[in-house]
Amino acid sequence: MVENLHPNLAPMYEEVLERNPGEKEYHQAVYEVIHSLNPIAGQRSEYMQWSILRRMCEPERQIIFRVPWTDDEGNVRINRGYRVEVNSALGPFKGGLRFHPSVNLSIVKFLGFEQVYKNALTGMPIGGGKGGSNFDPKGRSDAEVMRFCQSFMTELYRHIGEYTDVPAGDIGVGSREIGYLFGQYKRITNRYESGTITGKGLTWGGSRVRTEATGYGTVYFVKEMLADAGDDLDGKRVVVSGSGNVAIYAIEKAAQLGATVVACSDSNGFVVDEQGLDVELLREVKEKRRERLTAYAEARGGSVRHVTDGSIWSVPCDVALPCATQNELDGQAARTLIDNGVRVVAEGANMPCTPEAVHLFQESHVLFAPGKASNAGGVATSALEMQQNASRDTWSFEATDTRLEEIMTGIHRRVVETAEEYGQPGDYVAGANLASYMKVADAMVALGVV
Ligand code: NDP
Ligand code: 2IT
Repeated sequence: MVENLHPNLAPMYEEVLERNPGEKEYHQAVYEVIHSLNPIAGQRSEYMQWSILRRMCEPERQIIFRVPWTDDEGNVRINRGYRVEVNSALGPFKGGLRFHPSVNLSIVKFLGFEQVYKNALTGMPIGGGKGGSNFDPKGRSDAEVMRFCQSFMTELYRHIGEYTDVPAGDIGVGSREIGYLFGQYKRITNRYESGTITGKGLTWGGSRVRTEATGYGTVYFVKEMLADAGDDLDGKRVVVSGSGNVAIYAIEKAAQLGATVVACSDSNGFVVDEQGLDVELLREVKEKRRERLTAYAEARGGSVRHVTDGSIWSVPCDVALPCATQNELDGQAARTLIDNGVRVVAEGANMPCTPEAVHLFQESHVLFAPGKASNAGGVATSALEMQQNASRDTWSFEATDTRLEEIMTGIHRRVVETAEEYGQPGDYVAGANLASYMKVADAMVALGVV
């Protein structure tokens, strides 16, 4: 690994390994960015100042706290809460909260690190951070989720604010959780500070299109990738992993643009629906009833296959959109997709493809978009929500959706142009990392050693 880095960069990565032992997801995310800096490592000295790189790899602030709450049987439960504020050179820390049993410091740090560069690509004035807890909302009653969220916010509130740090949702945190979190923030502070948290409901400060934004944005990005290749989504076979917020709206938008989305998944398995997934039914099952994909398969009947012992990536497709979680698509899955003729892979989730899978896609000339570019529509629309909150305004669905599409088109153009400028045409990973790194580094140089 280290041997693939420019001699100016290798010691930095070695220092990251030493300072953050055992944090494999964090190492993976940092390595990917540092590796992309190879083309400028020997030339652009203002970006390569040792102090810039070191500060970028050391979060500004890392908060870990106890979250005690009482379940419906009266038992006291203890979870661990995190907020890692990685970089505020471009604006207040901004990024989601994840509630999932797998959450640990390494995962929160990798997500926060990715968020800094993703947010820079959006062109909006937002820094990067991430938080969450190893709390599992699955199977918990609304009352339990509320008590957990209230306890979580009772510590978090002192660290966040419109000008400080603005959380939002991620895995396991949707509008229900954002509501309970915002309610407790409002109660503790006695202030209706809408701009402190995004992903709010439409009647209490939320933005239209925020729910749809990550999935829609990912598909807008794919549309641009295909357009550059003289193609479009019409008639394409698409496979989307996951069946949560990002997946559902990626499926919806791909179908609107003429594709047939034939499969999606949850952590128990996947469904194959050759007629094209029924998004309305999916939303009913997942968003309203909070049930599993087995319920979708049962309701849809005959033509749908529910598979529990295999990989969704074995389903042949033209376009693959991993929208579940990190490292869900490995080298073996990538080989299967390539053998089955996949043409485009765009990450709706954060870091869903392993480094080996990314390498295989690029080697095989599959168009590959990294999450920090292709899934940036969610956080970009969060920034639009902050704009609306600051001006006490609400925009129409059409106006907000148009802004989202323009932002995604702009990110695509910047990424492609940067990759070309630095001699890596077609390499979306290099383009995204170089463009965003230089933007953040510029601001850090201007702001001095802070
Ligand atoms: P949701 O909680 O709405 O949905 C997550 C989906 O992924 C579910 O189908 C879930 O299945 C599946 N999943 C989660 N963890 C695992 C796992 N360890 N193994 C297998 N399947 C898993 O989350 P989102 O849709 O919001 O987030 C999905 C991804 O997109 C994440 O990587 C997130 O960081 C990223 N993202 C989200 C944004 C947003 O605005 N929400 C913005 C940008 C990126 P199950 O129900 O069985 O757990
Ligand atoms: O990974 C992400 O970009 C998100 N979970 C959304 C963050 C946000 O602040 O809207």
